[in-house]
Amino acid sequence: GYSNVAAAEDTITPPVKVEHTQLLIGGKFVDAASGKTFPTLDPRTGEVIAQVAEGDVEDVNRAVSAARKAFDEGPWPRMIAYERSKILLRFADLVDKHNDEIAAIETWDNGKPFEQSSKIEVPMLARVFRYYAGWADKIHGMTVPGDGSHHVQTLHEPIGVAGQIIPWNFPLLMLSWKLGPALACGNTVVLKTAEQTPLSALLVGRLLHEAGLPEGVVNIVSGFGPTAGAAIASHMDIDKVAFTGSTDVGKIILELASKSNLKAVTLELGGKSPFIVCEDADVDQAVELAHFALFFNQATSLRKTSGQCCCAGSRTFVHERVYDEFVEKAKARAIKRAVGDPFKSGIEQGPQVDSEQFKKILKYIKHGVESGATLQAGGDRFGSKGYYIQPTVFSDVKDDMLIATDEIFGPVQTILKFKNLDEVIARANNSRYGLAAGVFTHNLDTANRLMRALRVGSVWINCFDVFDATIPFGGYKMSGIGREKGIYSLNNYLQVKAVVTAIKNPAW
Ligand code: TXE
Repeated sequence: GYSNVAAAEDTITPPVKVEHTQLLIGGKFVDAASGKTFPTLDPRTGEVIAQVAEGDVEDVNRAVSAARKAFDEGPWPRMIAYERSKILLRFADLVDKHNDEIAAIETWDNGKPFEQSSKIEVPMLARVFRYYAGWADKIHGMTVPGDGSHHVQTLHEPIGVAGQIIPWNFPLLMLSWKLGPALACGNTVVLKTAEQTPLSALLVGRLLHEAGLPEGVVNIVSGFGPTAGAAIASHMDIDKVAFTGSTDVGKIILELASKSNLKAVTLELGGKSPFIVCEDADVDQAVELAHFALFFNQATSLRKTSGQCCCAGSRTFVHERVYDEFVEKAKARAIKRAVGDPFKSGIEQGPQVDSEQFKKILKYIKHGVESGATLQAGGDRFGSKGYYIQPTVFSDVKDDMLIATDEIFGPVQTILKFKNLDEVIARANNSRYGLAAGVFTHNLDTANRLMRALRVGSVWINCFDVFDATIPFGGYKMSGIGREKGIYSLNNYLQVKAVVTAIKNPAW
């Protein structure tokens, strides 16, 4: 059983002060037009960390005006690209300098282990900005043959004002995947953070300005989805919207964009990603990787979070030959998982982000038990305060059970049995989602077959959740539209202008 319940009971004082709680508009921290605030909560206890300015339609309007002015009149899109690049690089240096402060804010607001925030996520924030800083002066148009009597070229121009709406599971990474390419290409931005985790972005916003970002280029509005978020998606003066979050809200964004000004839309939505353990698998290694794939969200040696990952390997398909051994070992691994205060070292899993997610996960666990899956480990809250959940493992899961079809977004592993490759390909693809998949095998033919057959945006073979800045990420089917990271996301933030010039004497 879970012996270290006490770990969740004593709450460590975070080693940081909250400095910024206002909206960041036109380079200044300001109150909401309404004067309203909302509390952001500590998921370890449910207590208030700080009151944060609550942005609404009026604030989005102000932010869009600032971004519009910075785009239409400001230096940013006109700046020599190398100068833009240098500002982004200076920002990355400031992120390094403030690494632990940013990480502590992130952990406090979100609940993820400090070791993960400080050693993986904040360094990745800097890494993504350095990657896109490198692109700023490498965006080229083309010369095009045309009909011979014209000189034809394409200009790759920034798209304008980008609206960006991000979730709470990786506040800093989602911010970097969106701001990085948008800024490198010379756009200006209105970013709305998730209502659960508004704090880290405001600190980042200050650092962007310290690095020399002109005012109005990045505006940050804290607030709720149906108010501030919807105002962004339906704004007539925003040229593009990028969203990460639930599939249901993704549909709303697309609808609001179409009903307003047909702004370009990219979406990164939910998933129910298969993790396929083939019959040749070394079971111990497969168990460790499958555990990581579901319960964690970062590659590298530090693998610590709580299943709140859109690409979590949340359908663990195991070949019948190794199934029983796999289930026993997966159960043992889950029970060993260190749950507790995310500021403590050695903790693998902190609390879920808020009471809504906490309740949603417990409801799915109850569903799992009622639908006849076998509860191997966990199944309940962990400790008596905050939003901690026991690492939970179900075996004997059937494809049509809700725990196998819906995104649970929590530390709940569901293990399904399969007999052969044809069958597992059909079952893995039988999902409205298509975000990612994991494959565990040393058989080259099996790996080659699965990588092509799986209808998903990322296939990780003998690894999982590898998120380097260079690797594109996004979904097939209802997991989204478009790709982020890598060279691919530049296209989200560029317009192509064809310029045709008559040639007086084509014969030269
Ligand atoms: O997501 P929402 P929630 C999934 C996951 C989770 C579920 C619900 O399954 O349990 O979604 O989480 C803003 N117009 N993912 O409620 O509501 C909102 O303020 C405009 C998967 O947190 O989609 C926030 O900034 N914006 C996911 C953002 O959308 C709106 C990450 C995400 O919130 C809006 C998070 C509206 N009408 C949750 N309503 C992933 N793909 O990684 C909300 N928002």
